[in-house]
Amino acid sequence: MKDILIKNNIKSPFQGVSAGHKSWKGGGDTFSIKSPVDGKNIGRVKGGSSADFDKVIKKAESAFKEWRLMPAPQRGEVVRQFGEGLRKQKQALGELVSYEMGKSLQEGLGEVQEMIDICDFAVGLSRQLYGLQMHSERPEHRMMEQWHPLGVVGIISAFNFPVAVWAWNTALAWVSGNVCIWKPSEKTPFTALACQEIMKKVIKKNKLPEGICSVIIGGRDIGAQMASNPRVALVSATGSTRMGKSIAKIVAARLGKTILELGGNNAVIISQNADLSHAVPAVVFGAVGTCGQRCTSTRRLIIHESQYDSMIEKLVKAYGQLKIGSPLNEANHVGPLIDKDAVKAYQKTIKQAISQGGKVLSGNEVLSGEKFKSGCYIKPTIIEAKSDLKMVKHETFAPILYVMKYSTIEEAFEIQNNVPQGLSSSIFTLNIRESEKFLSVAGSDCGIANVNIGTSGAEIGGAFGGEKETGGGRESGSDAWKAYMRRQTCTLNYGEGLPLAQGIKFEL
Ligand code: UN1
Repeated sequence: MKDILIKNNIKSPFQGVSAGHKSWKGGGDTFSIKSPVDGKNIGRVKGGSSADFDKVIKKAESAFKEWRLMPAPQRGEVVRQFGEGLRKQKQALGELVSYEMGKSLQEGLGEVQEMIDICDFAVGLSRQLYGLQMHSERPEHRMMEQWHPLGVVGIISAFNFPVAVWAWNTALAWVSGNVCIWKPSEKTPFTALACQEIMKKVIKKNKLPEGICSVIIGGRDIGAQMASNPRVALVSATGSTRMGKSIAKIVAARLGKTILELGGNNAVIISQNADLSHAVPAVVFGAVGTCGQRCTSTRRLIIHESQYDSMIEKLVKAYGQLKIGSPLNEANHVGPLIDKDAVKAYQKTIKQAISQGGKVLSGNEVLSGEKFKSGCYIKPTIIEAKSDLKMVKHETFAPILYVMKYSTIEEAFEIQNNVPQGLSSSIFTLNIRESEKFLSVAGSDCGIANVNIGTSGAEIGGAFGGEKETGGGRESGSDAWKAYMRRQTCTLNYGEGLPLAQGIKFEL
């Protein structure tokens, strides 16, 4: 599998810190990376130390002084070139994502496509960073809002989307005039280094200052350093709710800004008016895609009592047909979990769910044998449960789907919303009243609400994120760019007098 790294221009020895086109071996921890696909060593990375982080910050700050002065459409041109680089490397990078993280090759390629898409979006956006103009209450005055970049943006990304979520943040942050420091998951550093290799060429070709784009491989300590450093204006973090709460606390203590994209516990409602021929494949993809390790994965299925038996029968049959094995083999539907700890979490959750009254309808098996020698392959699992079962409220990053019954649509909404997380949700119905109610204020309380499609697989054009313990952040499309900029309200007097607002009189 060395050729995957070579195809991605990553040469040994592996360097874990990079600012602009310069890379070096960090003074921090060493990370040995094994592929969950076949258990083989991919390589070792020397992560960054606290001193490396300081060096990176300095380079980022000095790059910002230059980068912020470049007109936004010219920054867009740089992002366009990065997107072109990604297009050329799509196959190789997609393979690396798949091999390092374990998602199917189709999904690995999809992830690279998501990066390309956000680059395209950002190029257009670079000419649309609009402010507003409002009427002043004073004569011969002009009042307007304009947007400036924040400065250094720190991005903490998770293993499950090792590159796409970083790209959502970075592409917007760049065109907005920020410089970015990326701490990828220490479980998937090579995909990050591969992206940096692509960006390095762009930086060099355009003679841009180092520090526009930096990567620092590291664990929690580097994340905490990023969070506590007042020179990092915005920390955008993706990961567990536990991680997000700890980052939020540190950043809030210095009144910094955050964008948080945390846990999900996403449900699909199958109404009595659902078309099951659509619902079944959508639910299966949502629940087992990326081996249940998307923040948007379908974790709960709330089925109308009239459809329950039929839906369960179809679902169990579909699960029986799933092909599990190497994600690089396109005939397989399900690849491995990220590592053996994830397998343990899968086993523990199922055990707990059973002890709380859940009934396993399919799955609950760790696979063994030559084909599964990494020890990370498991069977996607369906558990019949009551909605108040404790584990149902808990997000486990594994393909475990809880199924439950409802009788009225209001009850279905109640069950759907009665969890701490609020990322994605969906309803399958051909009834317009039901779908509109689901999208109304009395319906889903999530950041994403879909009708007749699954909970995962959002497009980049919409704002992405969720409520409650999902953290409230929005990334990617729509006006998410505003979170990467500071708003400035400007009032300008072009008249002869000096009238005060609110009609206040003050004469000397
Ligand atoms: C994530 O799991 O953190 O909507 C992001 C989706 C993908 C992104 C998921 N476009 O499933």
